[in-house]
Amino acid sequence: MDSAVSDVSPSSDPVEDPSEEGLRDWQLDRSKAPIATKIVVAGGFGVGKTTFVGSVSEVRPLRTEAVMTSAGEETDDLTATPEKTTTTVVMDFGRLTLDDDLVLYLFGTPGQQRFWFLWDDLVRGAIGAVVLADTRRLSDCFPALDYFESCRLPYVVAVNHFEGTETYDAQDVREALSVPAGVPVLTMDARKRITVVDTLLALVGHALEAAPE
Ligand SMILES: Nc1nc2c(ncn2[C@@H]2O[C@H](COP(=O)(O)OP(=O)(O)O)[C@@H](O)[C@H]2O)c(=O)[nH]1
Ligand SMILES: [Mg+2]
Repeated sequence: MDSAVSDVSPSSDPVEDPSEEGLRDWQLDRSKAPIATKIVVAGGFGVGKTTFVGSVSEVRPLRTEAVMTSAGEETDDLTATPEKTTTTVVMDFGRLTLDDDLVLYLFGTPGQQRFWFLWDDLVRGAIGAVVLADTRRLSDCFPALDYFESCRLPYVVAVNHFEGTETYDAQDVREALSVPAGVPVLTMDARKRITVVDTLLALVGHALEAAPE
């Protein structure tokens, strides 16, 4: 786990110190080789993390799905996604090149609480995170929000809109989740590449703003 993460991460900075150096270089000198950055995609079970990574990845997303068994019945809430028969056990991984010189490596977190011990490794060296939210189960993203707030990793909240569900204003979601004013809250669709790219651009922009001069 640790070695797989450090292979692609721009640095092995501790969790408390997300690496902004690569981003600043990218801003200052675009003639250099592509800057590789690491982005974490988080959110509750079934919110669309695997879909999100799969929608934009240039490489066949590496997925570690397992067929769900009755052992997970009590912990995995399937009421909103009854058709779901597999679950991501370790993580999703994908790559997206933006503008030829910025390469984003996307790491999806495992949604189930019992895998949270993996998060410290997952966020090491990341420039930021996308917290996916489903308005039917908003509270599912509190743990991710708390986690990124506590380690001061820049993040954006992306409301993954499932058709047939009520549409809420980003402002309402911001209030419901008590997301601080400076943190972008966007509505998107994890199945639509363009909206996923927009979400990632918003995160990169936000991470740049958050980076100390
Ligand atoms: N209608 C709709 N379904 C979605 C959307 N995003 C994901 N799904 C479906 O919701 C289910 C859960 O998505 P998945 O990406 O596996 O969630 P994960 O557990 O967060 O990785 C899958 O059956 C997806 O096809 C969306 O934006 N709209
Ligand atoms: Mg998944």
